[in-house]
Amino acid sequence: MTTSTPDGTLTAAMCADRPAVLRGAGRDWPVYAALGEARLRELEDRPVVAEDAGGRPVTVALREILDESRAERPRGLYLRDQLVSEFEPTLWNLVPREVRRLNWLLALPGDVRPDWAWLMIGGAGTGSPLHVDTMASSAWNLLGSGRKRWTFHPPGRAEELRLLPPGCGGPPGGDGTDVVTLVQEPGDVVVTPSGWAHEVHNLTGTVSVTANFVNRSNVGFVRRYFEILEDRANLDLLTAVGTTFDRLDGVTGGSGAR
Ligand SMILES: O=C(O)CCC(=O)C(=O)O
Ligand SMILES: [Fe+2]
Repeated sequence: MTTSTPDGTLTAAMCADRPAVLRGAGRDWPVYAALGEARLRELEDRPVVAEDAGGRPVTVALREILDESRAERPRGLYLRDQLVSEFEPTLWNLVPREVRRLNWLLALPGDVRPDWAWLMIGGAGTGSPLHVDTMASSAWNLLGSGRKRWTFHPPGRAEELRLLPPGCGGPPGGDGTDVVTLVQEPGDVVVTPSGWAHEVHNLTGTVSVTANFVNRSNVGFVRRYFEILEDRANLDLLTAVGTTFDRLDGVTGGSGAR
C-alpha cells in the first residue's frame, strides 16, 4: 500500500472505526528514513526529557536513549512525550501531505491549534499503560524500527474502566468486539480510532512517530465527548471547524478538504 493511490485508500483506511495495522504503509513516507538510527545519531547530542523506569522525568542526551534502544539490558528509559515540534520540526514536513491533512484542527490559528505529533524511542520492556488518547481523538503511529505489541479495548469498555466519561463510549463492554491485539513491525502504521483504550509494549527497542487527528471520521465522537464534559469552548471550536469543512466540501465536491 502506498500513499500515492489516487483514490485515497490509505487515508481512508487511517479513518477506520476499528483498530488497524496497515502493513508496510509507511515505508515510502520520507519520515520513515529519518527515523533510522544513522539519521537520529546526527542529533544525538541534543538534550531530551525521557521517563525513567519509575515514570520520573530525566534529562539525558538523545545518545543515551538511542543506546538504550539497542541495549541488551536496558534501564527502562523511555522518550515518550517528545513533541516533534520541539525536537525537530522539519520531521513533520516529511510526513506525506495527505496524512498531515487528516487533522482538521491544523487549520486552526496557532494559539488554539493543538500540537499533536510525538517522537517515541525506548528500549525493550518499556511501553505505555492503558489509556484513551488526548481529547478522544484518533491517532496514527508509524514504527521506524523494532516491534510493538498493541492491545485495544472498545470505547464501551474504556468507559467501564473510567478512561472515558459516562455516556461517551456506546454500549457497555463495547459493541461485542473483544480485545484486539496486534504486533507492529517497521514500516507498519497502526490506527487507533477515537475512544479505543490501548496499551503498548515495546517487544524490542523501538523508534516511532505518532500524531492525533479529528476529521469527518470521528468529529461526532469528539463532539459528544466535549458535550458530556460540558467543555463549551472546545465544542464551539470543533463546531466552527466542522462547519468550515462542510462548506469547503460543498465547494470542492467533497474532495478538497480532507
Ligand atoms: O508506543 C507507545 O508507547 C504508546 C503509543 C500510544 O499509545 C500513543 O501515542 O498514544
Ligand atoms: Fe495512545
